[in-house]
Amino acid sequence: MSRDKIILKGMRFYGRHGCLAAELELGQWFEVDLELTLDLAPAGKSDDLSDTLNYAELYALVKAAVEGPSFALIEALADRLAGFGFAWPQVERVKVLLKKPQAPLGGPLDYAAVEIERDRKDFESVHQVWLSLGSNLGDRYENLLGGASYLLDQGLELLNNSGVYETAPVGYTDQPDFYNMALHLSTVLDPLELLKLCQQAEFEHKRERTVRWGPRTLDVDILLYDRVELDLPELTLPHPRMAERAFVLGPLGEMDPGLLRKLGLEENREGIVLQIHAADVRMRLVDKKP
Ligand code: A4P
Ligand code: MG
Repeated sequence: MSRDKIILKGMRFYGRHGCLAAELELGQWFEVDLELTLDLAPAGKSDDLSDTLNYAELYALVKAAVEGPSFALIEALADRLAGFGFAWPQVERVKVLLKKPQAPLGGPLDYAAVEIERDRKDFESVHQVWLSLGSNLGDRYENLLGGASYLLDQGLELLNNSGVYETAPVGYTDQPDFYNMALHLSTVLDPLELLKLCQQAEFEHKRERTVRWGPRTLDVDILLYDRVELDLPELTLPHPRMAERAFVLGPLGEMDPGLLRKLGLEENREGIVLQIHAADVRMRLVDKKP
């Protein structure tokens, strides 16, 4: 175990977590301290951000979770926050102190808090995945949201989602414009179980496969599964065409601008930027945060 640490102390966010109705309705301030154990020697030598944890990205994840959907227990929120640290493969241990300085207990107090410590092995069975959803038939917006809810109903956990974008068709262009969005999820499923679930979501939306790259009510592709690289007949990871497609990169970039670089896809960066700005790519944000 390394003795080096990255510390984010005294982060304050307004959230709506708790068991009491007033906590959900009115919300309150939360304070978070994070302590991450990892070897900082590689970054110390290289002076390169990609050798360490980018704490600006970690901060954004923590902020989104504390300001996001309610948890009944701060134990559960703290567990979620600890999990974010392990998105960086160098992180060995995460300590979270989560405080409610305004806990409505009927009298003055400094704070009520939970403190947890997790090792990487506690999180090994949970995987982070990024999916791309597309639709260009029927009620495109409802198809995307219906597909996303189906996946959450089946036990995937939402970490973040992009807005919904209207995009010009890529590949076979003689078809209606698409709506696209991306999801960042955690799951205990292995990659092939996840693929099956994605195909089940398509099936639930009565997708018929006729023309490859042709119109569809719902298409669910797995873009990334941790840092797994796979080349099976039924599943290629990362998704082989993701880095060429503005309709994938736009939504992903909205959620996590540093994601591709973090995953070592930097060599495509110039292509990505060109693609997104290319004159023939029409992209319109339909709904910022459905
Ligand atoms: N498969 C292999 N790897 C994966 C993966 N990482 N995720 C296999 C999901 N599936 C994967 O897919 C064909 C087969 O790919 C599956 O059986 C699966 O085992 P499919 O969904 O049946 O067929 P498809 O979607 O027509 O083909 P494909 O190759 O997935 O096409 P894409 O790349 O998804 O492109 N334009 C815009 N603007 N927006 C879009 O969403 N989508 C497409 C489809 C084309 N143009 C588009 C959009
Ligand atoms: Mg597909």
